[in-house]
Amino acid sequence: MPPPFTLSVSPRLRSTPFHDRVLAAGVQAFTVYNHMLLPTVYESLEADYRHLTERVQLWDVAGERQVEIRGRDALALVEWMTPRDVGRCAVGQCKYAPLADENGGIVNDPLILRLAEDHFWVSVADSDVLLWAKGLAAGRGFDVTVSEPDVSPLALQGPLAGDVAEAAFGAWTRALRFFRFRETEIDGIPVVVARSGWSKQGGFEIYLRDGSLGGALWDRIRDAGARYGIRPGSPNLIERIESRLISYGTDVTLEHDPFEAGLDAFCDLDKPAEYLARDALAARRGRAPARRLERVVIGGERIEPNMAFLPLHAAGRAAGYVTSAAYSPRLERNVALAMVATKREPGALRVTLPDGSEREVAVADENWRVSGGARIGV
Ligand code: THG
Repeated sequence: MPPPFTLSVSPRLRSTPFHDRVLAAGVQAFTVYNHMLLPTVYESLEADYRHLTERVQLWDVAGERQVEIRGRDALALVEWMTPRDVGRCAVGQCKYAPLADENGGIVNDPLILRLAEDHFWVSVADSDVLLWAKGLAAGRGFDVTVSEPDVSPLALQGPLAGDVAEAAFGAWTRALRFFRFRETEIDGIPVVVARSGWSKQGGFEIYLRDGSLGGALWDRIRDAGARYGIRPGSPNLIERIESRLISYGTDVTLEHDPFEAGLDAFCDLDKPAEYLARDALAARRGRAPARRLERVVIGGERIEPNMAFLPLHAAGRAAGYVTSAAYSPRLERNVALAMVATKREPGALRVTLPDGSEREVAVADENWRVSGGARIGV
């Protein structure tokens, strides 16, 4: 069910360099991301999912804004913001890196791109990292400039993305490794081409460096992709739940630390550089967190994507909440991410749906298999 209202748009809600093309392509829904319109649906969530997993799509993800950090202390500031070892990020490489505050709370979960020794783009999810970075820089007296440059990413995602990238940008894109990028020009349009993207279908991200050329870049990639069946698309709720890609603000917030988010693999807690969250994270290290973001399967008939958290309980006691849920046509069951209490009452987990009804819930493994939950999802 769509919400019973529309969104009022004003200049405060920023459009993107690709906005005209997105409208012409028949976008049906947007969300708001970094104060910017981000498409979420074209044909339908399921039709978009099928096409993304079988063909190739072009996404306007300009809402993934860049926080640019340059100057003598650029590396020191980026290191200060994250428990990830950014010193080991080569020029031309990206790293997925949770940002964490003095309590170990997650501020954002960006990709960090190193454009030069002393030049970074922090490609942020939906929270105001620009202001936080400026505050940290001023407070610690770092010699840096922190700004939001005129940079807007497009994503090219899907199993045929390699064919389209080759047609649009050249054969060199085939040799580009995962999480590496190259600065280039296409028809005079300055871009950064990276092998990355917010799906597990494979693909590229193309960071446009001149917002006045958005239409031209879109058309160029769309035309190169025509014979591969390219369509406009967007980050897809079903695919990203299946792939356990975290949506900051929904699945994880400032209230959660990297252990609860399951982002320990992207932390180098003993890295040589100083970082703000070091003491807070050291204190919690090695202890089981009180709650953890899990894949869960919700039993019964297909459910609609949730507009609010759905409470979980075990033996009548609160046991966490579902953050993101959708019906997976591939797995033929309701898949979800949930912040689940680790020390909950024994016995079945249940969720309360918006209509007040209850369903059984089972924690799933990385392949969405549930143990002892034969009735779940059937
Ligand atoms: N691309 C760019 N900027 C972004 C996103 C993106 N900013 C917002 C948001 N997405 C940031 N969050 C993520 C989350 C996961 C990944 C990328 C960005 C991701 N994760 C892979 C995984 O979890 O398997 C790979 C991580 C790795 O191996 O290092 O790709 O998508 N520009």
